[in-house]
Amino acid sequence: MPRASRPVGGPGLTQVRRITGEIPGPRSRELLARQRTLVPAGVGSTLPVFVEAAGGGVIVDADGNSFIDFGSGIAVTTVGNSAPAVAERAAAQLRRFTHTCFLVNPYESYLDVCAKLNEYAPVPGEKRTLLVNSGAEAVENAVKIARAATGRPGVVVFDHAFHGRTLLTMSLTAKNKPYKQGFGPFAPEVHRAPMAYPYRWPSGPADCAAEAADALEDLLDRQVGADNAAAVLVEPIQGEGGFIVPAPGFLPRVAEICRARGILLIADEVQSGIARTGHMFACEHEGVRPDLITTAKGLAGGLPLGAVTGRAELMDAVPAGGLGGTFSGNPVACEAALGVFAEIEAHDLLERALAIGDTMLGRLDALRDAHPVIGDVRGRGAMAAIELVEPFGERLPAPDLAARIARRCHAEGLMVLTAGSYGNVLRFLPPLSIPDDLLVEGLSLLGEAVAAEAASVV
Ligand code: PLZ
Repeated sequence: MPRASRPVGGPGLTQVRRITGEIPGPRSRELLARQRTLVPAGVGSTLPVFVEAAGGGVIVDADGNSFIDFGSGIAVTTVGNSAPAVAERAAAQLRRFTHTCFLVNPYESYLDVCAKLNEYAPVPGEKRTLLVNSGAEAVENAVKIARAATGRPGVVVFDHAFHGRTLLTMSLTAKNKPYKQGFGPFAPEVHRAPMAYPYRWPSGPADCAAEAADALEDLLDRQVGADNAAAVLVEPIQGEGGFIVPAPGFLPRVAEICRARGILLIADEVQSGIARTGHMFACEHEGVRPDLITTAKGLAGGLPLGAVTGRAELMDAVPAGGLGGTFSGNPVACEAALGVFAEIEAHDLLERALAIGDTMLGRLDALRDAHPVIGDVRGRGAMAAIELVEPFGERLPAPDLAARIARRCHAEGLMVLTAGSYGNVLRFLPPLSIPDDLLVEGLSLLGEAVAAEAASVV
């Protein structure tokens, strides 16, 4: 039974951390038992506390616990949960009409979202935007468009990449367990190049960008054949793979390599895009101008919406009827997206993301200096991470330690997420609406959790 009165979310929610007992609490444990009888085992939860309200910088659960939110539902509620402009616009749209199918009868809000993305996307020249329902669908469509526009089949992706869970996007994703195991055969014409991962590059970080770019060139010219490759698809900051910021200079080199061969560059900004890193798009940090950009997560504040934004002549290469979907560009999600852009513009959230990044990276650097189990600190803006390793030398990944630190944070009321090909990364994605005192409190809790768990390793 739901509780009689439920808290209202959004920024009005009391901004405190509060833990009432064991986590998950009794009501969440009851609901989890119910989940196990209703939902397949393949659907897991990082922290199975059942949510009643969220907003500002907190998530409140069914037992009255209030967690500091360092996850934003995986980089989705960037402007804050139930942010006023998002909630109001979506609610008003719900009362006007919920659906017509844009392929049947169009509506103007779809165009307004496309206009915003075309305005902000660092894609050169005239632009077009296609709306879809999810990140995976955005990536699938970007590949379809790239193939149609070039007449070539091949797609090059990178080590540590995550692009989705559908057949094509799972094939584009690097990590086997849990994403691919048992789900083959996979889609063909997918080729994988090494990522310029400075912390783990064999010869060290100094030559990482140049050597990784050489490896991409070699893969294209010697194995794939450049004129068989439609696109190189890259996350400007790798998300699920561990918040890997490519070595400086790598992304511009990738863009050059593509341009010289008539291969399209697709930036998958599903996790890094929409103000998360202090720019609207993470590729702007290095002045990279992709041919196509995919977005989703932060785009509509939690309502399902994804997009492909690209050069007009590529986007228009697919004839009418070749792109679409029943729910794609749903009008409620479009209004929510317009609310997201309104929040970003009204509250200067790009600056806010940079300020949050300064606070986080400053604190995390200090933590690394104190604790040799933190091998690397990285990120941009409000997208930061630490990579946990065995102490003393070899940079061996420490996934159990990462999991223990995450559990300790959860028990103390700090929502953090893990990531990484080796499962040894803790990532921090606070909503940009988080108050400063909660941000600092969360970082202090993290520091205490690292200290407590590191003490049990050394
Ligand atoms: N591209 C870069 O990060 C989704 C996945 C959560 P969807 N990342 C979170 C999980 O375990 O399924 C993601 C991404 C990048 C594509 C996607 C896929 O986006 O909206 O989940 O389909």
